[in-house]
Amino acid sequence: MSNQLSNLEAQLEALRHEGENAIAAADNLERLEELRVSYLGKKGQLSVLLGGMGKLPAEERPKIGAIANTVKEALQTGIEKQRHNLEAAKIQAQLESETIDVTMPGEYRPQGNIHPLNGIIDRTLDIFVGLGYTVAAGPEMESDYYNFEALNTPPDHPARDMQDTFYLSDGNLLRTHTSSVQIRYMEQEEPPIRVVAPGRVYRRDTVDATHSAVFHQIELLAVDEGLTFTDLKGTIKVFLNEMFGDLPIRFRASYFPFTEPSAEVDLQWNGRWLEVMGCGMVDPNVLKTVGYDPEVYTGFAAGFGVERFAMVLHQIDDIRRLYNSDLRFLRQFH
Ligand code: 2U9
Repeated sequence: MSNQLSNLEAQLEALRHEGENAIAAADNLERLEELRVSYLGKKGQLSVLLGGMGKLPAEERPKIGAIANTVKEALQTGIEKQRHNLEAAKIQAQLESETIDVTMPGEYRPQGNIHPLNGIIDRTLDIFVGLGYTVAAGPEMESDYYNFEALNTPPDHPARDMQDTFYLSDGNLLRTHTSSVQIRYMEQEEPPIRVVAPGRVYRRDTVDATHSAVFHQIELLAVDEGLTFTDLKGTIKVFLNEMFGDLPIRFRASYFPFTEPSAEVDLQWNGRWLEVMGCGMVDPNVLKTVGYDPEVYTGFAAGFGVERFAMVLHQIDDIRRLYNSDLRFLRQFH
């Protein structure tokens, strides 16, 4: 064996040894690729060494060729093995960094709920929309005409008293009921009409457990040919049944300037009769005022105070609890 051969063999062995160590120590795929190019690339260390093969006698070349092949295969195998390890480690690290701990406690998000007054309004509108009614709204600052005159409320009626109504310095007033909305609606529309008007109203009352200067009303109005008191009773019965369940109700004769005849509706609950709404057949004068012929059309109307409804439904003892935003109170209404 020539000196050249043993020298080359030793160099190949050294290259293999050094390469295997470097490959095993590569800690990322980029470094591994650098090593591949450095050892096995076209101009890499193995090629450079084999360039020296030309100086060997021809009979020794196959031997060195065979050794070079085992070195090349050993390095290739080492690189593949390390690439596999590094890729597995990379995936493992990614999985660990993206892991969601489903046992971690969630972020606390306070959950609001519907205010009891809005709850009553929403449910009422749902019921009447289901019966074919249209929801209407109007201004809270009104003229004397829409709030009183068009509603057959004579100038000497107590409701017009300075003691009962908030008058504004410009001669307007804060509406005392939502009936003004229906007058405006009738001015715009021809019968048949079915309209429900929810909204804030104002009364110059002494504020106590059952009275507030601002409260909410819902009024309904239907005008058509041939409507009777029976239609009114049926409508109210359906509504109260939906709202409170199947409790006994009764109609008691009453008086409102804008309806004739008029009645108050009581609901029996726990053996007691509770007044829950007012109603009546629309006074012919009201129909005449908006240009409807009372010889052709009749109408029925009803109204109730939303706060009073809420107090009956939820057994609330003081109307002021509905306004002072006490969460301990409000959280009870889910
Ligand atoms: C038009 C004609 C008639 C609406 C009506 C009542 C009876 C009634 C009160 C209940 C308690 C108001 O909130 S409360 O103080 N309302 O009793 N409301 S009939 O009648 C109308 C409405 C519009 C054009």
